[in-house]
Amino acid sequence: MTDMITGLLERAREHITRHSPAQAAEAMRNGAVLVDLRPTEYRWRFGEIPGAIAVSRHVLEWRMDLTSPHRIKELRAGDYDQEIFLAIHHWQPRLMMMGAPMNANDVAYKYASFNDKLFSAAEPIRVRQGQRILFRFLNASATQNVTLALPGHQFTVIAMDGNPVPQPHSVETLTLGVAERIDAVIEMNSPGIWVLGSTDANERAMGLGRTIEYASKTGKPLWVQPESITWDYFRFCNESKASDPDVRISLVFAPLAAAADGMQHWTINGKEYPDCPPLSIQNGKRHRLTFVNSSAEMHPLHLHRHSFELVSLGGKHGSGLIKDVVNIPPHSTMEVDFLANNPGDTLFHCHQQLHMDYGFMQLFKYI
Ligand SMILES: [Cu+2]
Repeated sequence: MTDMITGLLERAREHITRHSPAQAAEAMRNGAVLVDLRPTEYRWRFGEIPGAIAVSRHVLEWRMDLTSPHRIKELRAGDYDQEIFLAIHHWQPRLMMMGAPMNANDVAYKYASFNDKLFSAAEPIRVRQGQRILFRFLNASATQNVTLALPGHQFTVIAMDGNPVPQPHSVETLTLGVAERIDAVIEMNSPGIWVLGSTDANERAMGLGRTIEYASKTGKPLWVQPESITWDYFRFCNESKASDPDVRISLVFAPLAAAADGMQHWTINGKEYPDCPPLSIQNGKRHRLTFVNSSAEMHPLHLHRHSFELVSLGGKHGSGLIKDVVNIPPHSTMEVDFLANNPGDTLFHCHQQLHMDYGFMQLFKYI
């Protein structure tokens, strides 16, 4: 019969990865903290480990607790075990004539990938139970919105477009318009072999997925379609309203009928770039841009040289979410505020390449 402590240790050790001395040294070079629990006498007799922090066993819990005032200074809240950068891109575009209501060419792709690898060609992302992994996603597609999920797991969104979000929040799916960035931590607490990928089955088949492989698990990567793929910026905002702006500017976005070349053209306030006069912004003033999307498409809206604060969408209000690209839903009104604190010509445009190439741009000039 196994004694109680042996059983306890066996269960605990299932979740522990034992590093060789060489692996431990490599992990330390990558920022890991090595804690030496050996009694002083042992350290003296057998030698100190360069770079390790000696912590006495009887104060270990207080020295290791991230929330404790007695924690060792090398530990920081929000630490993660791995950092993984994934850029989304679509490849081999072609123009395709779309039916009503667009009746114009749109772009379609043959492949979609994370970084430079299709799902079928990429090495799995290897994880261990209990790890916290920071994923940094960038939608580097020229034209496509993307929604991502990792079945069995949640994304805790901590930053957007490089700015910490005021209210980190856990969600089942992430949606990124063209050029948007999201940093999210995933707690690896659902052992198995999973697909991190697009919620669109066609896009996954085109290659937009990556295997997440827990240590000691085998089998085919599993995908489970999420029940809902709604996306709401206001989950990450403060509830309080933003303060009133000094200056208000309205921008109405509308398509024109497809031109003879089969391409859809776009207007801002009835004018197509470059046949539109620049709009003025006032140095030092807080400006509120009111976007009115009178089209059936989403538009990832981008203002050069400034960041802005999301203020409202539809009937919702909030504050504190700082971005530089924001994806406006079809037939909706959105407001963002920015401080004009970087004098110089400033271009505003939709980041969907076909829209920006066909009129969806506006120049702002400081006065
Ligand atoms: Cu657009």
